Amino acid sequence: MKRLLVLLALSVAVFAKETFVGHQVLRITAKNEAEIVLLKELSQLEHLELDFWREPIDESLPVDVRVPFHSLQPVRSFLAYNEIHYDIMIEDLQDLLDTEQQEMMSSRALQPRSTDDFNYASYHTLSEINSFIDALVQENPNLVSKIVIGQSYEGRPLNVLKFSTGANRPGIWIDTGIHSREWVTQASGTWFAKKIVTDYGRDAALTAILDSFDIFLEIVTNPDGFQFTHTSNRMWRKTRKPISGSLCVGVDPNRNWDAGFGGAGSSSSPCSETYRGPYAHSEPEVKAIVDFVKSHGNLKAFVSIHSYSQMLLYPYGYTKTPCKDQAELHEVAQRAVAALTSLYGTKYEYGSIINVIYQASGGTIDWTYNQGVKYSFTFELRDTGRYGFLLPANQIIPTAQETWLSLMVIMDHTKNNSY
Ligand code: 0X9
Ligand code: ZN
Repeated sequence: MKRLLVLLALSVAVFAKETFVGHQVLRITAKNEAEIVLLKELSQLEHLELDFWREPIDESLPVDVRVPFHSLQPVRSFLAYNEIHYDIMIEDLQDLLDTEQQEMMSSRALQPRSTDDFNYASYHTLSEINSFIDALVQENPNLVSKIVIGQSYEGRPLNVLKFSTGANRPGIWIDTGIHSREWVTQASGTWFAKKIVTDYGRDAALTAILDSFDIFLEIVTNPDGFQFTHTSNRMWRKTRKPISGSLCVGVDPNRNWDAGFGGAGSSSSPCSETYRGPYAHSEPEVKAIVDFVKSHGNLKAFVSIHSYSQMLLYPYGYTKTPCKDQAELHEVAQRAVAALTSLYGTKYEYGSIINVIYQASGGTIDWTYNQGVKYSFTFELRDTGRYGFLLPANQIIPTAQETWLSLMVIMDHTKNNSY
């Protein structure tokens, strides 16, 4: 009996879903460099188990941090003692998660018979998205196919949708969900896939793009992490590969690329959310894309989609040295953002990663750009922090719609300027 209880307790610990009752997300606004230094010190205190959604960089950017219930008192005292200003962005994270779950449950009651009935305004599980992918291919066999570019650490297929109307075309790549908790990105990717099949042959601009380019779309770029966000921990960001010599799991797949790998703005400690991994391309989810980009050999654009912050960024993230196409990329970004904003007025910042957000070494698009994929961009979708990674499902479609307008600008420019 006793052994049974121990087993039960263990399995609860292993299989139960992490709850976030009483966790708050604080937005801390530092007045000066001294306060930033204090916040950096705070972030080093591992026992507080703080999850920095936006890390302390400098006083121009607010710091967003999820504080577990047990750390609220010490963090509040620390901030009050040092007279550092903060606002409570999310009062109780679990309330938001409960709402999100209820919304998903009510959507699940209606099993889609085709991709026309798929509920694009709801978040979906990995298996629901995989079924969507298969259905889309089945419904559009002359336009869409599924290619498997590799396997995740846990053995899941890395599915990529290929939209193609002819052989030997140059390619445009779009990925969503490389950070698993950024759910609005996988949801937008699903909407983009449907948009492409709907618009081909109807919308002149998209038809022209697909008449000369293939589009590759990886919706769930980190499937192990995504599955984990549904079953165990909604706030999971990294991959799920164990780290030898550490109890911590997972590598930040946006620090694992061979572009300034190991530099500032990435961590060497396995427990960090920005852990770069033991070596460049150590993560199978990253290596699969690396191999794909190299073997394809003719990608002209590469767009990697994250959330949140409302930004459209181009290389570099690891160095302040401007990339050689900076002037052109800046102009494209400016037009893409104007198109995005035109729909609902959503405001975006744009520029190079290191100038607009922060130094991040080993990031995806720095590597693709250095490989010769000139039109390398990365997005941070909605919002600016009110909900952060927990964007309510009723914002999925507007987010996808506005983002699509900017993707069209990028793809159209790529079409007109690639030889
Ligand atoms: O830290 C990151 O990897 C990105 N922010 S996120 O919250 N999505 O994790 C910022 C790095 C540069 N931005 C992109 N590559 N999108
Ligand atoms: Zn991200």
